[in-house]
Amino acid sequence: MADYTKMWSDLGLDLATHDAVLNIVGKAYQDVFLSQKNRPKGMEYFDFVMSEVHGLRIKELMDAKAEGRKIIGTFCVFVPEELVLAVNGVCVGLCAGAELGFEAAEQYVPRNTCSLIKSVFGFKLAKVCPYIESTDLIVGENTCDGKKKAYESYKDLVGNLYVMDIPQMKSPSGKALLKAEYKRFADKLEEISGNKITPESLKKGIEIVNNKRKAVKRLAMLRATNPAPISGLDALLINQIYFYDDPIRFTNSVNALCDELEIRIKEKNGVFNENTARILVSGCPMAVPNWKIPFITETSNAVIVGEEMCTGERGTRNFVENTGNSIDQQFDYIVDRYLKVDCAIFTPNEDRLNHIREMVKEYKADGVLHYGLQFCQPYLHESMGIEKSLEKEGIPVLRVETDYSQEDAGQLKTRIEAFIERIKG
Ligand code: BJ8
Repeated sequence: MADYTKMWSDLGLDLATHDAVLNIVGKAYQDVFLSQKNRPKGMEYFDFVMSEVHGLRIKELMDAKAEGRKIIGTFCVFVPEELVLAVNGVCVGLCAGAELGFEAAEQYVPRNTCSLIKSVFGFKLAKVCPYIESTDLIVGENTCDGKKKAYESYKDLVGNLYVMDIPQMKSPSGKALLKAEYKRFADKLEEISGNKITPESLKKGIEIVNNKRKAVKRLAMLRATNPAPISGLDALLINQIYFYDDPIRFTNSVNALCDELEIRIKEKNGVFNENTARILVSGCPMAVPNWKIPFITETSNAVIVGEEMCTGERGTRNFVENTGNSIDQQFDYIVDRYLKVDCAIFTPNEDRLNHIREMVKEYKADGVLHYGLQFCQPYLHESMGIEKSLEKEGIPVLRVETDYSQEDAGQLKTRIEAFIERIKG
């Protein structure tokens, strides 16, 4: 990696802590990803992206800013990237997946707050995230209570927070609320960028994001084959990189990887053997560098074949109908697509259970590992009904509740190994 010290210093990062974080993540990446056997060659691109995650990509964001483009940071898949692209902006995900600065974070949020939210505060307070510091606007959303209340104090910390309201029911009034909020967000984007959204610019934005989603769907479908052509760890990494890479370059790289995997599938060249237990992971999102559960699972004689998560199919499935010829119609199509996201904040939320069932079938999973972050009420609640329903249908389920620490890694490994033995038996 080139020397980016000046850039990081200009962004106000704490250089010593930032160096320490890069070293820890680099080492973890080596142990978790680079130690895997027989990885597809196409993963080299994603390894490169990760090696430059705080370097070249941030430099690109700085260059984009110098050209007058606005950087929009997000925490949720409900923020439509299509609108950001339509004003020639750049969208980057800001969720964080490491236990860092939690003590400082607990001065702002209660101790019984999920690790994801604490990490968002921790990264800001420890001054280690160049993405947060590059943003022109950070978009929060009223999804779970944890996030909704946390944004009230996060606002004072960052100074450029914009909060979007999100419905809790998929009713006609919920749909009207989402459309009104997307219009309000579009106004804000136009105001800060100085660019007007036109039917043409929005069409282009929709096309770019649809193509990105089609590429990850293509990758997901290839994982239905046995032996699995790619590990769940690598697939998760791609789903994580989805949130901050350049969208067109990302799409091309995923498609190139899929071309390679299609050849591997013909040759029956898998990353695990055919008898390996196939697991579907479902639940809370896993932000970089949260690789704990997939690492434990895939070093316990199992392969993850799908993710029913926002860093996975929940976040990326369904496309926006791109035949609208007025802004209003285009907004309707955007709202139709986003309202299909079956986040656990919705009530009722039967779509999510149905989607898990479909994914089990489609990706030929032997069992479901439900991943819930401690104190995440929406997903922990839903996990109980999901377990009951699926077990009744003969689909084994393991419910795991954890956080970002490594303290429970041994105990989790024991439980996951026992689950794998059960489904293989
Ligand atoms: S659409 S899943 S990205 S809200 S883990 S902060 S739910 S207490 S992240 Fe999410 Fe959007 Fe929904 Fe997806 Fe709250 Fe749970 Fe924490 Fe969570």
